[in-house]
Amino acid sequence: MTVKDFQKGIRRYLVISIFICLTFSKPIISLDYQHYEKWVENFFIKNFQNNFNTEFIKNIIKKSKLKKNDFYKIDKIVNKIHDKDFINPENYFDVNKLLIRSQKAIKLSENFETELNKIERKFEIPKSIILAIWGVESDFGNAKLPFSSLKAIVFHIYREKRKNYFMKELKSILLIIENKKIDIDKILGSSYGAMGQPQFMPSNYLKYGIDYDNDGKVDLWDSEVDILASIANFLSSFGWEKNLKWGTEVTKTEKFPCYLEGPDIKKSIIDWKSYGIMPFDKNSFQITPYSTKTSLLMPKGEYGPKFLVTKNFYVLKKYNFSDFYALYVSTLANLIEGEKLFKGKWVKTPKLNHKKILELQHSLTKKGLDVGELDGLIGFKTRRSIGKNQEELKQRITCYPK
Ligand SMILES: [Ca+2]
Repeated sequence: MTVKDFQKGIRRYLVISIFICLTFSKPIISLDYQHYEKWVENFFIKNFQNNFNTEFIKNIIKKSKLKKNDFYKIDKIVNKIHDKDFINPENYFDVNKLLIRSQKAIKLSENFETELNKIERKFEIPKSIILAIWGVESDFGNAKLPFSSLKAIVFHIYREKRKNYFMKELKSILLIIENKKIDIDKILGSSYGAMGQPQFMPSNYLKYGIDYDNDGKVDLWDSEVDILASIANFLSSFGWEKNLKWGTEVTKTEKFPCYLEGPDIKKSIIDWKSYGIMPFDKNSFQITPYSTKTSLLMPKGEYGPKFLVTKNFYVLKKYNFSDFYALYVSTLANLIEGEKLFKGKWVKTPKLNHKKILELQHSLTKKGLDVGELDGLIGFKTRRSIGKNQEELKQRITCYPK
């Protein structure tokens, strides 16, 4: 057995073990509030009393404790996310909502025209993309930010899921609070601690936050220009390429197997043409050279619209790893620019839940197929493995469960 085979074996073992833990572990029970308050006190004294002064720690302990009602509210939300149905794209891409959002964005782009033009030039990110992300993350600041980010992050450490990740975020949020530029009570966010209107986790706030209006603080709650510039800086830092569209809708025959989609299979637009994959709208790649490398994206396999996407699409996925998210932002940006919605239709398929998908991922893994993370979500690796399995079983190759 080579070292590689051994590593592969170990990986396989780990993947199966994780699945067994996920499937056969006890059902999720609500967390215990009784010991929570005491735990918060001990936790900060044990971990942070050497890094900060006593007054600061005392205040942090006070500000970290959720009231009983909020504690159970957040617990319920987090458990619901785990148990909920998987949202098929036909439900995610609500056309009316998309149109309403694009109209709101167009209005806002007029209100902030000068600032947006400057931000677009400075960071080299299209304003339509910046506005689309702002719209998706917080409905342009209209969405309620339900929790103190500090309280939410401490809650997740208490919950002991992804503890290391949340410990890192806690250290970042303590730095933000310590420099006293943003009032601790103003730092509101999601049930996972994502902060303000662009929903930045604290470590991203420190890395990518921009004080665009020069008032001495990065204000992602009330300063529209700080919000817009911070989103642009995030995308620019992850390598957004200037003058390159995120992608375009294409037509494809079923002869070309759907399991050849995904970011790791890149071809020039000319090469894709030789496989019978053509842009829907021939003008859509006008500013993109035909030698540009693109990947095929089929978010719902053969049951939905198909796209060729550039590296900029994968920059959007740095904001949120879901293909649906990145495609939603891209689609909204197109609408803001006055383009039409994609033409392909989502074929309705049966409702799925995360548990069912997890079972499917497990059975594919057992056959030696790569589904990526066992996460109960249908990413490109899971779609490809579904397609390969269908081919082996001599079924219609759709790359999506039905
Ligand atoms: Ca500012």
